[in-house]
Amino acid sequence: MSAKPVVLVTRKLPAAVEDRLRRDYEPRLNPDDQLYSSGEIIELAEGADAILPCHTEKFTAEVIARLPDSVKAIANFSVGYDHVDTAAAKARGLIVTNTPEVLNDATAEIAMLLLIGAARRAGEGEMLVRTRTWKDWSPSFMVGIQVTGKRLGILGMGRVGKVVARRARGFDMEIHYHDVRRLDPDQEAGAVYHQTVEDLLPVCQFLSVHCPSTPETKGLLNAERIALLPHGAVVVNAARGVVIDDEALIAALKSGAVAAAGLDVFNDEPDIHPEYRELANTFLLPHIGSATRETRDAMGFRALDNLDAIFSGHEPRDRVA
Ligand code: 8YV
Repeated sequence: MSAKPVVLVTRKLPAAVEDRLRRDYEPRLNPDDQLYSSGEIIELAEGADAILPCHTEKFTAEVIARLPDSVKAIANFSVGYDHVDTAAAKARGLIVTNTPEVLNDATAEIAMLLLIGAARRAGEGEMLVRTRTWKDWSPSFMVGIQVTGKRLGILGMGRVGKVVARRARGFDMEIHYHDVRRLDPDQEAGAVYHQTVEDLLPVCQFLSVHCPSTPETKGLLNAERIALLPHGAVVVNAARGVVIDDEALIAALKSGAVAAAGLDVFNDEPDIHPEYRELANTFLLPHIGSATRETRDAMGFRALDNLDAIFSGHEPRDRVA
């Protein structure tokens, strides 16, 4: 019997995923869940056939160039792969995979939590209760924005965006969207397509960002585009921080042009723009879109399915490079 492929696993994964890794591979696990530097990853990958990383590890062109020759694949434990320079990986003949679909529901749940939490001032309210500064009640106390029946714009109607649309319909929201491609009419389920971002924004009483991080989407929500939103809109982001220009959103939150923002993802996590923390009209979460037991197991299994395909000489289902 040939030796099992060696897999460097950069973070501590769910027990069931690590069990399967031990059964089918020779894994180099990280039981203390240390955050490895690029230099450590390069060293630890010596002699490994593949790496199974999270979005917390950056595979820049420079890191990829320094990976040991033994490494043939990067099987990400994430749907986003903006942390991997796919052009550099391709040039080097490295196979790169991601874990789509399995986190749609969990991420859509978080988007809905952000949407409602921002609109109904959940962060502020919780702070009052926790800090014993809740003293009174009055008809004008903690009045927020009603969600039911409002117009929701979805920027990026991909796998997660579609689930968010379904969930939001449960709140009688009217769905509008922009994506590079229009959906088939049967998939639209009545959602209104806008050919450009600029067409979408003026109708969005709520805007939820669901596009990936690409050179085209970096800073997409800048001051100019934020100014196209109706006054008092609510902005939600459970996709990637880079899509939003922080200075522009913070200025709009301060002026009231944007009434509230619900954010699970940020530029430079976890060292986010400090002003988000100071604002009362933000509802902030620490990148937990996919953080449910079911989803984290499914992400690990999907990454392993991809590795299984690669090491049995088949095309992995989720190849991105
Ligand atoms: C994960 C994510 O927590 O999968 C993604 O792209 O953003 C998150 O849901 C993380 O990336 C795991 O590596």
